[in-house]
Amino acid sequence: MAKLQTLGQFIVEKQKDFPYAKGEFTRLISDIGIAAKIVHREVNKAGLVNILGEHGTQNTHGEDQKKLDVFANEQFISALRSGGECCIVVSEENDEPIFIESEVSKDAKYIIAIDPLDGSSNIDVNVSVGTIFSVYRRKSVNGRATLEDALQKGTEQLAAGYIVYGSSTMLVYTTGNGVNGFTLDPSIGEFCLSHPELKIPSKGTIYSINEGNYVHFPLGVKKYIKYCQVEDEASSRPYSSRYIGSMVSDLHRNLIKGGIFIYPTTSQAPKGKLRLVYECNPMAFIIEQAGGRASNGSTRILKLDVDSLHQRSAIFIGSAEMVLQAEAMLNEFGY
Ligand code: AHM
Ligand code: MG
Repeated sequence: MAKLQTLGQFIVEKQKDFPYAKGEFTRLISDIGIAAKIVHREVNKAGLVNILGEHGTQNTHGEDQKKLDVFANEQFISALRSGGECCIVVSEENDEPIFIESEVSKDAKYIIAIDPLDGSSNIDVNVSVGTIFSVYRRKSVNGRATLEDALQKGTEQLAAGYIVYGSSTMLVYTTGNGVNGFTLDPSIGEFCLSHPELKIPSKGTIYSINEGNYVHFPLGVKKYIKYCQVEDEASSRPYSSRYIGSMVSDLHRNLIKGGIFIYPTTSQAPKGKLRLVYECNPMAFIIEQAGGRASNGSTRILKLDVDSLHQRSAIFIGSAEMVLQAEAMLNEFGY
């Protein structure tokens, strides 16, 4: 029987590859793993306890917050606060960055951007949701960390990952040396290495987009959707349409099976819907590390300037050849 490797063992093992690492980064990832287990526990019993439904407040984008969004946000912030490695947390659920200033975190050098519970409209109906996170190193040297520390380009990410709370719970992350996936074994309460060195197929047969918005899409996107639907034996078209409405789950499936995920600009949302800092950038880093591609239609997601914490971006992400094909059509027909 193959030897079981837990997330904790794996990151300690990897730390040996970075002789200058002092262990803070290892602790940071393990803090995230602990908060993920607590959120997993709550997500799994969501139907049983009175934790479903609206929390009665709205987040920064005017969307109703669900109770579990609030719970997940609190869990991750509290784990990062008490860990002492993190000086700023940027969360989808908080308008302003959270500056962590305490005795334990006075030398903290990491910034975490997080979407604590992505796809939360799916909670009430028992469909997979996820957490997305991204790790940066602070640039400022002295004193309190600054807003600029939190506005770094995606290329500056040290690590990124997601947790998918699905039929099983998985944590997938990269530190820029490939992508590894861990499945939570609830019987021992540990994430165990289950998907080492994940690679996304260079092409696939799945396209994921909310086609209900078709009428609002730019011409290039409409043309690409029609391209996916045309019969062509050589390229295995028509492709299958698969859209869960939970980016983490949709992308996790496409990472394993091959496919493209698209959230374009629309006439209703001219900048797109998804957020660059804690949704697009971390997913782009992971997918690129797995051999895929991610752009806003023309520019690599990771190269986009970050002007504000909650800015939005269009995204075309997944199997490299499929994203290239979409970009070619956007270029030809406009987007
Ligand atoms: P959320 O962070 O408020 O949950 O929104 C992000 C989610 C993504 O997971 C998903 O891809 C998208 O919103 C679905 O949006 P739509 O319902 O417009 O298709
Ligand atoms: Mg989200």
